[in-house]
Amino acid sequence: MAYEVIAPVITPFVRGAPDLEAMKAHVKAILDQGVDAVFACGTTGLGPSLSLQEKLAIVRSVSDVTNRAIVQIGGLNMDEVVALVKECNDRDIMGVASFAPPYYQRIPEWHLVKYFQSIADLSEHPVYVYNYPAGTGKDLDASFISKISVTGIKDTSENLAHSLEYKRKLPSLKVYNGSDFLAATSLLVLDGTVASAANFVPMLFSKMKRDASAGQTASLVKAQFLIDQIVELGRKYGYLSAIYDITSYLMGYNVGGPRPPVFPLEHGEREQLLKQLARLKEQAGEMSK
Ligand code: FW2
Repeated sequence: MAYEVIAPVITPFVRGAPDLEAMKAHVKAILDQGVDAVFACGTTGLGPSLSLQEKLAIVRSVSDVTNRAIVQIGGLNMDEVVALVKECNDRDIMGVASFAPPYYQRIPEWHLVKYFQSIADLSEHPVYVYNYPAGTGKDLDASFISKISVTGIKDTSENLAHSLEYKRKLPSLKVYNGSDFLAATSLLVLDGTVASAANFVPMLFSKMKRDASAGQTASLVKAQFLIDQIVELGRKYGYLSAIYDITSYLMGYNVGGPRPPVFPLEHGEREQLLKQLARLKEQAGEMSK
């Protein structure tokens, strides 16, 4: 099976704690609706604000419902990173991934090489690098990746040429782009997309995969533009917060809220957002057929 559409799955919080039952139900629902795999504890999953115990519990819960999961295990504390890799080794999952730590202090490049290589040496699963320069301040480009032994990269960049460079220079590397705005293009020219919108329009992604393999580019672009509108709408309210309301509304079940300092939307903001979303929901339903 080709894993083309990967959802960086949200972590539902209720009264300040991850709601593991809600998370399991959400993971199951999006996989049932055509998403190929989930990426847990990433940016959208608010991974950096989870404790080690919470991340371990998420690894266990998600792997209880699917083996189609990549877990983001990166962090600023190497003991915790090692504990997570070991937990993942005991679970049936697709792989582990890490962004470039530390995203606060500065370290020389060879320490980062050592960091990723220690994960690769310890992990019994394929290892993916999560490149997110806008978040971490470091760009792990093709020349960096050539120094470590990993299976793939999730490149969160709105510059497609940057993602393509990995493919050109390292042809056996699995390359995913992590920008929602490049989801359709990634299905056509890369190994796939890691798109947060797969949390709330999984059926549309399923249709996009069919369109990509049938060469139906006009319909693919139409779907992409709809996703763009929803993401742009969410960004007005703070996307990491708004995605909870967008997902609850479009999926028809409650996925809780974020964890401060990613604050939930205020009542009035939510009302405004949902009003504007109603029209887009109809279009998404039509286009997913
Ligand atoms: C994640 C993703 C998607 C992000 C992107 C950041 O882990 O949430 O990289 O939505 O704006 O892969």
